[in-house]
Amino acid sequence: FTPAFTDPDQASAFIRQFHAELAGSGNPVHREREVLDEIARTGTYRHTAEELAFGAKVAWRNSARCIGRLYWRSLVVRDLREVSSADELAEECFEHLRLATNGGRIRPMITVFAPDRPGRPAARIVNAQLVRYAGYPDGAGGWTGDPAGGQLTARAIDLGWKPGDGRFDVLPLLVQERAGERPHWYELPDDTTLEVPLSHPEYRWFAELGLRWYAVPAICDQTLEIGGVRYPAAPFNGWYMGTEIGARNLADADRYNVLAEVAGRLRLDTSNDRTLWKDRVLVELNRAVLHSYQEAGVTMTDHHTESERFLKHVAQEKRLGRETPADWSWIVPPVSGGLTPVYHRYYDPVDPATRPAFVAREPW
Ligand code: HEM
Ligand code: NRG
Repeated sequence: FTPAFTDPDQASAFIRQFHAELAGSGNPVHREREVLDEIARTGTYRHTAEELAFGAKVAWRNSARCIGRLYWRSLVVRDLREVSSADELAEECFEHLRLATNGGRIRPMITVFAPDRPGRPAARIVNAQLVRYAGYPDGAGGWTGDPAGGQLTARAIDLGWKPGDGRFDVLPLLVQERAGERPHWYELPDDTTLEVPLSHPEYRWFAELGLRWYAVPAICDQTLEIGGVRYPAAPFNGWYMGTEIGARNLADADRYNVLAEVAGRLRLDTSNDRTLWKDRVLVELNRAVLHSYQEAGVTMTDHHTESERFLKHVAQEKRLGRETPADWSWIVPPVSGGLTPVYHRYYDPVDPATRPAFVAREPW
């Protein structure tokens, strides 16, 4: 008797959901019996390629913080469950970036690497996203680069990575094969990281600020959990909504914090919050982000369009008899909230036990 590593009830529930939503995918009773038998013998089970793809798509559909869920069915699922070594995993993360970037026409994609197995936890990617910028503390409480990348930067340097001195140095990929082991680190090849220099549709001086951002947001610190099986290395991406960059990454006081510098160029009266100088800068910053990605031919959405699409998704799901759990505070964009339709309503409550799901990655 092997104590079940994978919860058989989770497995049963998933197999039943798969067959309920995809009628005609074989005999559900046989498959459930086969899965439970495999769990009893080995402690876990192996998803079919179809189950994996369905599970990943539904995990996206269940992501209560994501406004981009209208296209959940179109997720491209790369089944790389045979990959478990750090070298090969890094190589395939780079291939993920190339395929997802697609010359700028970004494809929503997930690469699923080996799952945790009884007595053999799978490799982990240490980074929060496949592409992110380094952050170097200046010793006086300030930063060069992205403070959010500060911890990973320190860790990479400790492992032997040679830091640059720029504001937008792409961090290496850190992969840990086993608990307690030193991560291996890998510099991202140039052809994996498309970036967009930021300019403004009217202000010529804006380009001189030297701001830029990368094309593809690829989260890699969440575990994909399907039917009781945990995939801790499963990087996924869609495309950016402009506000993520223009209203948060570049604007937050604990990120790039560029509002004061841009306000100076705009000659705004910054003596008083009530002049709304921050609000005015934020609008120009967001115009620059949307303009630059468009000029560069890199897929990006804006918060007005995406809010409408999200409500279309909610309505479509309702017609199909499904709820759309959503977290209002994450769905409403960080600028012009009340101008978007997502602001003016509430959503189905979020049940943290819902699966399949992307869940915060647990320590080893
Ligand atoms: C969160 C947009 C694709 C899963 C978010 C957020 C936005 C967003 C704006 C909030 C981020 C924040 O405030 O920091 C989009 C757009 C997509 C897209 C425009 C275009 C296709 C995807 C895909 C997946 C996904 C393909 C998974 C397969 C998630 C998850 C979160 C999230 C799990 C929560 C992240 C967290 O907890 O930090 N998305 N998304 N999204 N999205 Fe999407
Ligand atoms: N706000 C983060 C990225 C979070 C996820 N956003 C997406 N996801 N668009 C940032 O880097 O700004 N996605 O899969 O497309």
